[in-house]
Amino acid sequence: MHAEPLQIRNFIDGEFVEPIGGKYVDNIEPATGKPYSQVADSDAQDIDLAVAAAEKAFADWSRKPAAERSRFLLRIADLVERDLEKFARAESIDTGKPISLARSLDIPRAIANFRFFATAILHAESEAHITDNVAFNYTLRQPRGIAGLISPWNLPLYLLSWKIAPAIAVGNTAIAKPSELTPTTAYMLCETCHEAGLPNGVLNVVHGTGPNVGAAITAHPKINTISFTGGTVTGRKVAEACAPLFKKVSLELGGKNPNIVFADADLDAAIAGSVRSSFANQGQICLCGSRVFVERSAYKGFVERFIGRTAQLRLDDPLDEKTDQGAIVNKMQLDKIKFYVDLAQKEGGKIALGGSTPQPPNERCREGYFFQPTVITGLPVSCRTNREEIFGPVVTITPFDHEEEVIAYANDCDYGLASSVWTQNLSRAHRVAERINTGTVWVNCWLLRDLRVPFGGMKQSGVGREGGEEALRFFTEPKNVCIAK
Ligand code: TXE
Repeated sequence: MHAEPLQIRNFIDGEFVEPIGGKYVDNIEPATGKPYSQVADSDAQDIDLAVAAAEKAFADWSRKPAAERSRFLLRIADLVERDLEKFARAESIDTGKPISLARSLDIPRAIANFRFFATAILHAESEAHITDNVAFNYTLRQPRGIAGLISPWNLPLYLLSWKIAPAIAVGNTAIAKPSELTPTTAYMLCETCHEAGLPNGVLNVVHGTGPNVGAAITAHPKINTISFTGGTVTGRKVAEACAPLFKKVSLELGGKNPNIVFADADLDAAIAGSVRSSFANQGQICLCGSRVFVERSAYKGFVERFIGRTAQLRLDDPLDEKTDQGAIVNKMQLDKIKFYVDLAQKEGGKIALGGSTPQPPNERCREGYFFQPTVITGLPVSCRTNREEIFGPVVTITPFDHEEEVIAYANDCDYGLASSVWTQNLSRAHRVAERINTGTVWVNCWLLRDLRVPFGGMKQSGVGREGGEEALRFFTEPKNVCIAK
């Protein structure tokens, strides 16, 4: 990483520029609790600049042949792959996640996102309809204009690229706002896009806070498409801001995901998969299975083995190659986790493992934000701990007696993002998957992703779907042309 504290500026019209207001805020490293760079604290003036650049670039970019746009995205992917180690290290420092996870999940998935949409646009089908003998109808799917892309801090480059790639692949220009907590890999991506020769103004990245920059994006009349990923509370604000302007909005929000283990499951796989879905990225993935339900006959054995396996997770400095559990992103999230662990005990839960901040892994991390992987048992199903999103390394494990009961438990939730079902009974797998109200149901797996499938949540987990065809449709406007014979 850079020797001197890096100053993260905006990337507008192909150049790195200071925020007009000249303000910066500290970028804190989660593992140390100390500032290690500065990030632009921009506002609506900077969004106006970005809109002018995006508007200017739109005419040419939207008219380029898909094959030409595709080549830019493929070049970006190749350059990110060339610099994978640098991106992984920056992502680990910015987020507190283990460098091994950034290297194996975040950055490879960002590369895959660019490659997937770079090629998807070359094979997109178009529709035509012959109307008896009187007319010929065809559908044009045209880019919508300027897309506003707002992303969270937990999987920064993974989720930002999941929006940038489809938005510009189909011919829009974009204004992206990464989380102010984790701006570094977005900044590096701008350097990469510049090196790839992406035309000026196609991608603009404006750094800053949600109320100053995010709100300016959702309020700007010329940004007519908004793709937001973040918390449900903020998602509601985004929806409220967009509604009066008739913007097209996609919301990927929070989750409180059920992870159901039947007694007939392959328990080795279920335990390994459940430890991963509980604690990957310190439980800071909206898809994490934070509510584990185990069929009573297998419950005792599962809990013992799950705890044994979790206790082996190595909590350490995120930059250590052997680390499994890194730091929590910031003090506010750490305090939120502590609040819910206290609440769980007040609601009758028993801390079966973890439950507090560990000894600092080393001198460097003495003031970092760490929390032990925590397992809570004995809670009532519908208590607050089991209904509210904690977004940290905290899971509850609850026994159930039959299928009907556990489906009711799983669905008794304001969220509906994802779920896992572990069973070797195929009919049961199909039956249960059909009845769980989540946008994704994984059977005998977790976070196994095929980028062609629709991805998103129900209820308070979001509106709309991204991924594959859905993303290409989200970022385009279908126009029907009807030609009379
Ligand atoms: O979200 P926030 P966070 C969820 C996850 C958790 C939360 C954590 O489950 O609930 O997001 O991420 C910007 N107008 N998901 O705390 O605060 C803010 O600056 C416009 C679900 O970051 O909502 C940041 O860039 N923008 C998801 C972004 O919104 C505003 C995957 C998100 O911030 C704004 C990841 C405003 N008024 C996390 N206020 C999924 N479902 O896939 C803030 N922002």
